[in-house]
Amino acid sequence: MADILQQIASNLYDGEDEVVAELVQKALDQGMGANEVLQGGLIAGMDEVGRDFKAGDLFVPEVLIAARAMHAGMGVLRPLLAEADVPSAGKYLIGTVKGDLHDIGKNLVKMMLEGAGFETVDLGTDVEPQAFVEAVREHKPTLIGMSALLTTTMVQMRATVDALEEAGVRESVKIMVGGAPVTEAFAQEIGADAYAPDAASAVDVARSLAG
Ligand code: B1M
Repeated sequence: MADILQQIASNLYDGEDEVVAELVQKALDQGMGANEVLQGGLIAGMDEVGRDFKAGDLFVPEVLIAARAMHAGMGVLRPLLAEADVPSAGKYLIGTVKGDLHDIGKNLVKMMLEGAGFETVDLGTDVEPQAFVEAVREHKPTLIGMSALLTTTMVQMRATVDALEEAGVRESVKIMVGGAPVTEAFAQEIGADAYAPDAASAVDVARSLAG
């Protein structure tokens, strides 16, 4: 039985989306539970992708292809997970801040989080501070992630933290920031809870923040 989970994980790592979807279905047909397939196959595979990406052994295109395979597997599992009411690792609201249109890194972070079992809400790019506030009220996430790629838009992270505080919702969420010009020191300075340098670290940080 464990063998098929290993096959799912290694085919996911190799980006074999059709094979992953078939193997997920096969595992279910053999009587495995949706959560077992999710944790032992898809998430285990994405964890390995994350580790090798962090170590510099995998690059962005390979991670995107693996994430596509993960989505193919999730396509089979999703209806069953919803039925079984499997608890998610946490709800993660993510967006690229106001004035910034870069979304490749943000999308990568989102995919890795989904691979780790987080439910994500993607606000897209050029997200106004007030739009984060409204989305927090609507979706009640555990975590918020902000991405910025421009030195000129980093300031919008502070503006968003301030807007969340003014709206009285800051304490209801943990805030993570990232993107090429962002640093740990900057995260602390603006009152965010955490900084993650890359998509794989974002998963580790999200897991520890979500407790
Ligand atoms: Co832009 N751009 N760009 N660009 N662009 C940069 C960022 C730049 C460094 C290029 C350069 O000059 N060398 C420079 C910024 C300089 C600065 O501010 N210091 C720059 C500029 C100046 C601009 C424009 C102003 C150019 C112009 O029009 N004059 C303009 C701005 C538009 C705007 O946003 N308003 C602009 C436009 C664009 C394109 C639209 C053409 C395109 C974006 C397409 C898209 O995203 N859909 C683009 C691109 C592609 C780049 C570069 C080449 C690549 C960025 C990227 O996707 N990297 C970039 C130069 C470079 O980085 N080599 C550049 C790959 C991605 C996987 O990495 O996004 O860093 P990254 O994400 C990483 C980590 O940072 C981290 O995890 C990811 C994966 O490990 N991470 C997080 C990211 N978000 C995170 C959030 C987290 C945690 C981790 O928690 C929530």
